[in-house]
Amino acid sequence: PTPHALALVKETDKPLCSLIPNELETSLQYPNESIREYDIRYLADRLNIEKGGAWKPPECISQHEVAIVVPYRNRTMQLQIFLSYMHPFLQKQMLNYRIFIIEQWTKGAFNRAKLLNIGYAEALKIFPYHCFIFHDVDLIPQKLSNMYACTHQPRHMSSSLNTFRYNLPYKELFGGAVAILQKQFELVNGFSNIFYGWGGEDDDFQSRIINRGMSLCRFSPEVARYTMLAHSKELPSENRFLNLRSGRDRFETDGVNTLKYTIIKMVYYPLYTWILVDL
Ligand code: NGS
Repeated sequence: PTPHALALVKETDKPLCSLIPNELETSLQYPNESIREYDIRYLADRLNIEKGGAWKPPECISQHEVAIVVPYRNRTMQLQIFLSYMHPFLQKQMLNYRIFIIEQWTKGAFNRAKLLNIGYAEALKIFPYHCFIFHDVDLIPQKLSNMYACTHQPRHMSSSLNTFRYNLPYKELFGGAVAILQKQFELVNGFSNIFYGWGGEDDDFQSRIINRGMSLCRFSPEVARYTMLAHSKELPSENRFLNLRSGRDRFETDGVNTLKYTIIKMVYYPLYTWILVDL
């Protein structure tokens, strides 16, 4: 448990929740595209979600204080599916969590990695999260036993994807959904900020982790099963290989320690903390 969780135990007289809840076997119903506005509007009330998309178990103190950070632009349908599926999922795992949607306001190429850095920085202003999950909005975990918490080593979570026929395309892959301890993220200086457009930013992040002497871990393919929601393929960026090759030279000088951005708007919506940013 984190020092923060232990302090809460003292303060509230509630017990610690178990590290992994027992009844994680049943899979949740797979969400479909027909989720109605109606369901989404009443979800926060029904599930007792705090404004800003935060929740913690009422009867015990969670050992996992997790920020779920999602980079976002223009995927309304997917966001609705993601939120309506993930809240019940995360609650079953008894996490103390909040969902952050970091939306790119700036036109032009999408910068997934920089949005994730921003989510990290902003989350820490709200709560001392010890664990970060960086998560694409189109990924739906299929197994409740896939704990949304941090392991000792940074973990590649979405390693068993339907679109890859549940195979890992290459062993260094660190994209989609990953879990990393706050102190480890700080140690690797977060993501690079210069990857505009699709591809490479996750490979660069992987090298940062290896470069700092850590290794990746994964749960078994049976547990790490995901379904990817359908969308049209992004255009790969042209300079991703160049940026990757020069990556090593920028580990110390390009990351959370040099992060600059402007918040256009921030709203605590019922199901998520929304941060609209100008890169
Ligand atoms: C690699 C990309 C990664 C990407 C991975 C899987 O080629 O960023 O494919 O992509 N690296 C480069 O482009 C250098 S996927 O098939 O899931 O769309 O994550």
